[in-house]
Amino acid sequence: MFCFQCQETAGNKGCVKAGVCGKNAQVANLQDLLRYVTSGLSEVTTALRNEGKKVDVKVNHLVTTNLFTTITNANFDADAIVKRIRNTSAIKKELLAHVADKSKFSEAALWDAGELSEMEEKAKTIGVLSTENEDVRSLRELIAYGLKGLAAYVKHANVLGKENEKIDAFIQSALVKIRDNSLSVDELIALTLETGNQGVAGMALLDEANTSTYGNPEITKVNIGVRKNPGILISGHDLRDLEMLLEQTKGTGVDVYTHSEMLPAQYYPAFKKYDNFAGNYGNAWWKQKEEFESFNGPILMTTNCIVPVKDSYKDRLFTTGAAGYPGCKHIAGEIGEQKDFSDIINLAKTCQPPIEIESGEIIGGFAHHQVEALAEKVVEAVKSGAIKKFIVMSGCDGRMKSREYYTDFAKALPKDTVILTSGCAKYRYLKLPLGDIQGIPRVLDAGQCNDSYSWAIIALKLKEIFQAADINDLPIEFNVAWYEQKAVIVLLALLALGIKNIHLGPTLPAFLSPNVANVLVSSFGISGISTVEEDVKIFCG
Ligand code: FSO
Ligand code: SF4
Repeated sequence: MFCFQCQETAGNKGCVKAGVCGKNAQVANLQDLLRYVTSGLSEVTTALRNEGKKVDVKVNHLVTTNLFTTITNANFDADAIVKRIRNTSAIKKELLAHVADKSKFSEAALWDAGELSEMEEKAKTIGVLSTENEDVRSLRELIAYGLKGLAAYVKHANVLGKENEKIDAFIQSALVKIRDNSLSVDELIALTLETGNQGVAGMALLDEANTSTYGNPEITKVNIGVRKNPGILISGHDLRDLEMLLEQTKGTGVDVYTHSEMLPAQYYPAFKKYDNFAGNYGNAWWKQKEEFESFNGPILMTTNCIVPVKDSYKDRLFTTGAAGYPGCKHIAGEIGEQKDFSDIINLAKTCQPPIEIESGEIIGGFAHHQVEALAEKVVEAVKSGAIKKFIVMSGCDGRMKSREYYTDFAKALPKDTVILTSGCAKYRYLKLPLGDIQGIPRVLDAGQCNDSYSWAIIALKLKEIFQAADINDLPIEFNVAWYEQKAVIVLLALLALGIKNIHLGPTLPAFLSPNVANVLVSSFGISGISTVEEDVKIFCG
């Protein structure tokens, strides 16, 4: 195996024996093969489109769900991945028969899944290191990880009935291009930027899907303590799963709590009508070993962010969608299908209520619609000098000690700064007593990592209000933390929107070769982080 797609990769170089995330070599190789066969399928669908033929949305969904399955911490289940490879290979074969001109297909488009041992042999030949040139490899992987993140966001929109054939066609054609040896480095750089543009479109699609289905997020106080009933903890990012769970637990005496990136669901008006929607339990994904233990009830992982599951709660952990873990029950249901959570609910009824680990409330719900409603107040505070700077501290949290930087940085910021956050990075500072500026909290949480889109929208709005020539002239700075591939698409989207001088940490991606890193530095002013003192000086003067 060789994997360097996330921020915690071994030695900031690459995981070679087993993943720091807990993924074993077999699963890592099978995930590479799933990407390969998905790219083969994409070659066929791209050829069909070029011949003016229509591609079924179900095939688009297969591509996005396959890519989602390979995101860090989403799926550790070799059997489930093998099933996906076989299914994808079979569908590819079927579609191939509809292509008129079959003369230009690559090996990936023609490869068929056979016995497991053959698959495992094949997987060893098509991984990341099969691209020899380090700069080409770096760009190919940067694009691939952006596509994985984009696929995740598109899938979340799809479950809410929103489709965008253009984005799907792009994902599929780009998956093919990053295997094409005739593409120059310049063409790959152009494709990277286009991936960012499609990232903006993907986040806009998801924003529209979320807000048209569940309403606009609004300022909300969220209980972080517990009630006395047994509970179900729902984690990951899938709001449709949450909706189905809330419907099915109504009147059962079982409460539902959000965990990690599911917290922002609390901000949507549509979920507030459920009396058993009890609050948020715990923190960012990496603390789950202790928190799932003390929760006592079943846990539903709707997407990535699974930490290797402890035996003590293995029989209480369920997966669904692209998520999977060997030995944990998977709840079936494709995009658009109704899921049956009765096993989880029945188990919950036999469990003790959660043990309280915190008490009180946190505040959030500052997505673009809510912030626009507060625009007058915010603009006034900027004009009067009460707010000097906005610091976007969006992205991911992680288990490395170096991430304490972000808590310390938040604490060290001058009191006339406001932190704009989204993603699970928020847990580093959302619970700190940072106060407010004229009633505006000093930490504004927009929502999940995809809601970083809100900060881009708000920045564009402020540009208009302040009649700034350039978005980079506004008093907004970006100090962003990354962990997995959704953060890669968020970053590429911000670059596509023209945002410069983003600080990215806690380390720069291992998949950036020195030359590719230089391009990002010289064209976009990207840099890493330094010490808290240094960086506060850089950002706030
Ligand atoms: Fe965090 Fe995990 Fe949302 Fe990521 S929960 S790390 S960027 O999956 O997706 O913010
Ligand atoms: Fe290593 Fe991250 Fe890949 Fe897991 S996802 S194998 S930790 S690089």
